[in-house]
Amino acid sequence: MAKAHTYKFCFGPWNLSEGQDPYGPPTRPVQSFDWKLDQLKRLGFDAMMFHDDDAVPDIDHKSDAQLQKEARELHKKLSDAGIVAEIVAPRLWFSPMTIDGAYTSNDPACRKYALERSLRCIDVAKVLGTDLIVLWLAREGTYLRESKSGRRSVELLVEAIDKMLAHDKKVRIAIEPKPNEPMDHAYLPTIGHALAVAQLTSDPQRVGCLIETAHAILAGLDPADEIDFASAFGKLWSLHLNDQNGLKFDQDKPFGSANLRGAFDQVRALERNHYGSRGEYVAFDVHPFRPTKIEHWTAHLENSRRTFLRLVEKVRSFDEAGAQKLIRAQNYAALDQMVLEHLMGK
Ligand code: GLO
Ligand code: MG
Repeated sequence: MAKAHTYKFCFGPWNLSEGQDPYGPPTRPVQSFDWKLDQLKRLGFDAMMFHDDDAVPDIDHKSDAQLQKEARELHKKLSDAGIVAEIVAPRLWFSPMTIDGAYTSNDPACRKYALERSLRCIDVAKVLGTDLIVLWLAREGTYLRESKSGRRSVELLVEAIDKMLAHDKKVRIAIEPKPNEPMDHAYLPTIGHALAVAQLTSDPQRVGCLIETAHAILAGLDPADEIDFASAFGKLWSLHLNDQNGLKFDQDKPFGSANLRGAFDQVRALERNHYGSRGEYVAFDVHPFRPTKIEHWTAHLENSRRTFLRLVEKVRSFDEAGAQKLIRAQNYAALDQMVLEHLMGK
């Protein structure tokens, strides 16, 4: 089993969300960014992840000079708090220019916007001191399958990534695949797709991936297998742990909430691949349940980390030699029960 190392933890300001969903308004009062940063520090997390406009609000209406100034101010605020910026992600799904997708939009002016926005996101990341850009390709799919060519869309995605790689020779891109929502089908639904597209770019070494538990489950895959797959390529650069009950809307439940055994298997895959030992962070892309009261606003994050660390203990105390014996005998019924007994505390 992996040499024991300590993990570093992360979340984004959007993970202290106010309770809005497509069917109703916020259920908790809007809080400032500073309040969210204070919570992150109080909980003892190490890093924060950002969308470009979490870092520089209203980024589309700011000059480059203003962008640099605000990013520098944020960098100072984070350094003073002892917090690192893990990643920056261009929020390519809010603007009126990305209604039909961003890099794959059928409108060339909108594709140009998406690219310029991505290059500015890289500029923000540079000031914040991170080389890692996350691409969650929210609307890169179709509302109507006949409206876009899948082949052309792959080419457009590669073109866009190439321009980002050329913009900053140090930047690395981590693609966060998701098979659906807000689209019915997305062009990069799984880690296999993300890593295949990485190979088509001008610098495959600088294109990797981010695995989110819920997204793998929505693709009908086991997140632990996705972790092993990406790690076999040395491409697992970031991680969004959470949980998901079935093939429904993206739920972003606390880690382990729906499937504790699945969570154990993910931690086991992370441990055997030494995830975190090369500086990677464990981020929780989780949201509070909508009825959550103000005084319990951070519980989903604390609970996710607690569950994660409890599962690290469970993985490290798992009787691997005993398991190997059962595997050699192909006694999977006994292996199955051994895992359950271990998780139940026996
Ligand atoms: C949505 C995604 C989203 C991304 C975030 C960072 O399903 O999980 O939360 O992780 O925007 O790019
Ligand atoms: Mg995510």
